Amino acid sequence: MGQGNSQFTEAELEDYQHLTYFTKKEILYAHKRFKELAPERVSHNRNAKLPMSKLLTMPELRANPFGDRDFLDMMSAFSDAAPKSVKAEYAFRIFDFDGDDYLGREDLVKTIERLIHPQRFKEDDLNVLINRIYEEADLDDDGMLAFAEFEHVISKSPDFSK
Ligand SMILES: [Ca+2]
Ligand SMILES: [Ca+2]
Repeated sequence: MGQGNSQFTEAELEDYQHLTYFTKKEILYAHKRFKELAPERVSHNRNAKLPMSKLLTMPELRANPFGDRDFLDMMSAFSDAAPKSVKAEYAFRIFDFDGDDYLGREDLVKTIERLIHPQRFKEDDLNVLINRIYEEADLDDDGMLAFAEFEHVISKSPDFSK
């Protein structure tokens, strides 16, 4: 019994939004694309697993938003089944593009630019968003997020509290 557009509750959407910085619209769009690949499976179970070969037919994945960052692994780490520590570690590793074990400004810029189409996001907005992330998460004020800081900030998300 889908009520129109969504197999997600508002609260779930909020969580995903918080976790990924996708907008609700983008989350619903991603799920819609997912569903189009295998409507017979996904419409009954929104956590349906699809074979890799099928997923790779998605133009979005062929364009490969995270390049070598193993986008599919990341998505599965965000699934409900993954324990909280795994989710946090995966996300941290993926967002740490230069591999120095901190999320610096460059890492966040790259992360956000890959999650959001840059042409829909003005540079000023990007800076504001990054400043807000640091304000909330950079507890020791060194301009970088260590794993502990990152884990702390995402643990506030209800999706991580299990
Ligand atoms: Ca880094
Ligand atoms: Ca810090």
